[in-house]
Amino acid sequence: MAREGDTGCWCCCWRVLVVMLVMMVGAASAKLIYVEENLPLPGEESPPGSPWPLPREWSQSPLQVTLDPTTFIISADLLGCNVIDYAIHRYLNLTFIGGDTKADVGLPVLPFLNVTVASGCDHTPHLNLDPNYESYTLEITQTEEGVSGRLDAHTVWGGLRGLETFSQLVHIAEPDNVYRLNVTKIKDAPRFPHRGLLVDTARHFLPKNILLDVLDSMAWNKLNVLHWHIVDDQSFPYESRIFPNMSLYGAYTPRHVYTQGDVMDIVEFARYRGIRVIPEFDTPGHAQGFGKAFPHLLTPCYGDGKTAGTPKYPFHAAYENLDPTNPQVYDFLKAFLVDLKHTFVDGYIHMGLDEVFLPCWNSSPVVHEFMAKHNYTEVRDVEQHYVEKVLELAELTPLNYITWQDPADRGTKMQNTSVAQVWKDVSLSSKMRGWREYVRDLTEAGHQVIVSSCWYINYITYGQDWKNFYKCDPTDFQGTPQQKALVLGGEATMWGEYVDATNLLPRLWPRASAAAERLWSVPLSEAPSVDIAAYRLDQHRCRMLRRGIPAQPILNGYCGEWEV
Ligand code: CP6
Repeated sequence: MAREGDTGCWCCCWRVLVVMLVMMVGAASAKLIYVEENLPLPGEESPPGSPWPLPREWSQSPLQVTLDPTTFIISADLLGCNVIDYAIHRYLNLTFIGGDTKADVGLPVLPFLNVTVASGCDHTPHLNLDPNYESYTLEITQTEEGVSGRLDAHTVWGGLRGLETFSQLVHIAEPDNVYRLNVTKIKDAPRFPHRGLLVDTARHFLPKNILLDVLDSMAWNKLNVLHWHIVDDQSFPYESRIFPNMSLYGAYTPRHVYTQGDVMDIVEFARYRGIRVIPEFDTPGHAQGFGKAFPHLLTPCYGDGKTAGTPKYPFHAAYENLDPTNPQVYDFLKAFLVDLKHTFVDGYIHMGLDEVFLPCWNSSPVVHEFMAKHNYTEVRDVEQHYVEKVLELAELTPLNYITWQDPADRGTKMQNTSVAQVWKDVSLSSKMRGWREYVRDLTEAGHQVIVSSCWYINYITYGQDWKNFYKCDPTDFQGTPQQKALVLGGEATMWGEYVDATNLLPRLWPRASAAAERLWSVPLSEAPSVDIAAYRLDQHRCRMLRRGIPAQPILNGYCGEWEV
């Protein structure tokens, strides 16, 4: 395991430099270095086999048992339940990732883990506010009769979360390199039902295999929603069954397309990991991609975008808004949404509705004509008109919907199953307020919310920026307990302007793990200090590396003999 202060040659050079620096600039810098070195050593605070995210309640005894990878069994009381059968197969491989080692070192041997699922098999995960939906208990006990392991869950999804924890507890320890596990008792359940990650496949196409890697590693972090920002202005890589021209004209190239088969594979792969896939088709803004095949669905923008005038192409991102005055837009969207239900099995869809570039509509004589006809005095009213019409379409489809916060901020009425996603924060723009104020106001108006303002994983800075992600808590706002209960969770967002297959995974992990622990485990006020969590996160990063995901380092040192 990596250890702060492990010295290699580079580190020595670095130390010499630091000493020189200290001598040059004096006591202030020296103090900073001592603080670093006073931190507890890894191993003291975070023994091998520590889980991430932290379970709600856990106790471990110093008693250890060993496992023999050649004979160890995970059994389940469910007959023919693919979700559990495949999970057992996956987790046997992940548990014994170091290969076969001998077990007989004189310690008691754990022969099996027995899994029970109270509610029987289940096919597809969905939003469920019952905390038992993904809860489990995991007990490794040693009695006179012998050593035994049991994992009890209410649903298969809880079973998957427990298997993940089990695989994390097992570790190979020096000096005999045998798989070990402490006698352990865990009672665990998620804090929030919606623990998501947004990936953006429109700014850069992400090959299917990378998305499968993302899903695998999400499960290792107990994240359960992939928010797939699949199309945007830049490209339309989604192959629609009924409008194939959308991707034919809208994708970067025919190579940069998710076929129906690809999407179904991704949704299926996610389902086996207890992950919901929620696609976002962002309209009426960010919709240039829709217009590559169907230009008549977009509003032409005029002049400088502020005043009606001569068509002048392009200004800003011209032709980026769907045309709210065109009835064909609503007919098209209705057919498109109905068809999505065949491919994306989740009960929710993300409707976007953020950042509509109103100067474009305001520049259009057609939109002004439309305003006069409806007695609208502002372009905002036109946006409102559009929002109300498409949300009705989603309801007809029928699909529950998530939207970005923008329409809810303005008081748009929404279904009580709907969810507003908070993305704004004063740190993005001085025209915005702090995220806590948005969450306060939206929950006060009765909206369910998910928070993503604190977790822009696509933004990077030098150093341990994951600590800021770790220190954000979505219920840390002024509000009543009823308001806090409306927070369904959060999403880390990986916007794709500067991210493609070359840098997605290292940028994602372990930085998004910080958000994952906040969303699964106890609130920040009860959480371990971020400096202590660092050692456990560093081990989790090494675990992801062992499992084949190029997660980037957060501390100095190295992972293991056969790793980097
Ligand atoms: N694309 C779309 C984006 C963003 C949004 N919608 C975005 C805005 C600001 C930041 C990050 C992302 N790139 N379609 C807003 C939700 Cl900081």
